[in-house]
Amino acid sequence: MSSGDSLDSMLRYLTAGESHGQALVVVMEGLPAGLPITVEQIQAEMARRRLGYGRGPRQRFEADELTLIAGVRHGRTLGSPVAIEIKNSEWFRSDKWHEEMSPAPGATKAPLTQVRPGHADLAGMQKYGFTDARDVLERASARETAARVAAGAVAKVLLSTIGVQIISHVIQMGAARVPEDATRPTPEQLDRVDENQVRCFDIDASEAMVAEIKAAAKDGDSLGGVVEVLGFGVPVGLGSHVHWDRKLDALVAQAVMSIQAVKGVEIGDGFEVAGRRGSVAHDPISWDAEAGEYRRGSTLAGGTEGGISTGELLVVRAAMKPLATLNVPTLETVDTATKESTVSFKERTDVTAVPAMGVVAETMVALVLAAEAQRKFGGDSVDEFVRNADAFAATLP
Ligand code: EPS
Repeated sequence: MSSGDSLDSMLRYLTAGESHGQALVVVMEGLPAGLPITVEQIQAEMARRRLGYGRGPRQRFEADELTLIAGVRHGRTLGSPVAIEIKNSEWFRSDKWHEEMSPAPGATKAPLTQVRPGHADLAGMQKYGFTDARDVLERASARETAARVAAGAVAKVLLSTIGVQIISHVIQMGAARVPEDATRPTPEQLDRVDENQVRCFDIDASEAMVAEIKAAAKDGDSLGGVVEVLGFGVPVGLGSHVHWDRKLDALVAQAVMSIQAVKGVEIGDGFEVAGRRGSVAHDPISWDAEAGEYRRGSTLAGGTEGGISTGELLVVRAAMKPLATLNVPTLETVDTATKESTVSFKERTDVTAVPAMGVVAETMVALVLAAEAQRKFGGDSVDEFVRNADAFAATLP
């Protein structure tokens, strides 16, 4: 699920499904037995992904109706692969996509050839030998993240058994951003973040963000932004300094960068720290005698040192580019059928998906932490996993 060699990974998952096909499917392998899982729990997490001012019409009818197909019995995992199906509401509400997305032999009446700059359209068509951009975009679409979030919901339950909680909030939307010294939300305050129209914890900044979205929507334009993911209670010792593909920060970066439209990932104060002098660029270490643990005085390194979690707050930021599907100001491109200059085709779309991306980024961080926690603590049952984690914590030097 996270490390370079998937056979070596303790916890893996695979999604399947196209944006306007019948359903998405996700299979998770390597979960311990005895993990309490319900449809409602996963559904609630998926509903969070549909939040956010600036989403398009599809989110108003997309219900993310899911079925636990395998691996869970009487509300608990069996240790066998967990399979989850998420129906695409659009497939079932009309027959609009049935012919266009049919698996039966045939051809589309309307191939998409005015490829959108910034999308997977052109590179995907060249790589796979397609003449219709839909053969690429249906899978490249961020609809796929619904399946990831279902898997992430399960990963979060596993992490909660050892006291790890992961949240996110939007810190920038277009040019509007929260102040440098803004307070970070805690897990107890996540409801307040989710209740905000743009999933921003700073009310003034959130108003400026909504104004940005309204202005972009009026112009038929789109907006990107930045989210911050926070991991609370992450144990010391996940990841490793010994190999490039076992470093926790590197695994997190790869996973978060894989989210559609994400173009930058930062751990802690990554880019800002690069401009400081060494004397003020590192989190000071102290000994908390009362708690019997080491502490870092700041979060500049974002909770990892040498690719290993330090036990401090994990801080990960993800920058999302503005969506490449636009309505009014169209983008210059070429029609792949004629090679003539044209403008990119129009599709129903969102003005921004940054608030939703925060929930997906939580998911990706959760999936990496769950896999690394499984690697570190092992266990075929949840009880064994928790016992091993507790024993490690109790004997930490
Ligand atoms: C998406 C385009 C929009 C989004 C979709 C992702 O869908 P449509 O083209 O059907 O209007 O709503 O996101 C989801 C359906 C979802 O659940 O997030 C795209 O091109 O990436």
